Amino acid sequence: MFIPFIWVFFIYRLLHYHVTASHIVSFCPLNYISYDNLCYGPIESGQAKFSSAMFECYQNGGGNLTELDTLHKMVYATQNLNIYREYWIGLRDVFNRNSSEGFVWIQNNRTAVHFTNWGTLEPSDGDNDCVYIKHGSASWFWYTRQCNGSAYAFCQRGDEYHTD
Ligand SMILES: [Ca+2]
Repeated sequence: MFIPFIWVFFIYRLLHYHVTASHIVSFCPLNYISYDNLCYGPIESGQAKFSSAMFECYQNGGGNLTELDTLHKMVYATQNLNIYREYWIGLRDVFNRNSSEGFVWIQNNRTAVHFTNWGTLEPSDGDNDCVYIKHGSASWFWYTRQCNGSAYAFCQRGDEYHTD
């Protein structure tokens, strides 16, 4: 029986698509916001110091603390946060330059900060090396405190999960 090549190819594509679609799905966990192929959401079960919050994100789907590197991402990804709480984000004065230039996105190759939304008198110098966000005046402003202080974790994680 002769089967034209085009039909072989077509059937192959159908099967390939079916296999691919059944193994990987794209979604975010409950209460997480989907944005630009990542999922954004808080861990509301308790406050922790910065390093522990990082680990909580890692335990929760292999994520890390959120990088709010654009205004649109900050506005969109924070929709489900509790406006009465404070959340660590993935920004830290890694190089301890005691100026705004020392703060970098720690998980993204320690890239420099371009978009910022610092609160009044921030970033402060000295030992306040870790950044949390706090809601006020219809926006989430950035503040610093010592890394062993407490806040909730605001995490980002991938949106692809294997179903089998
Ligand atoms: Ca510092």
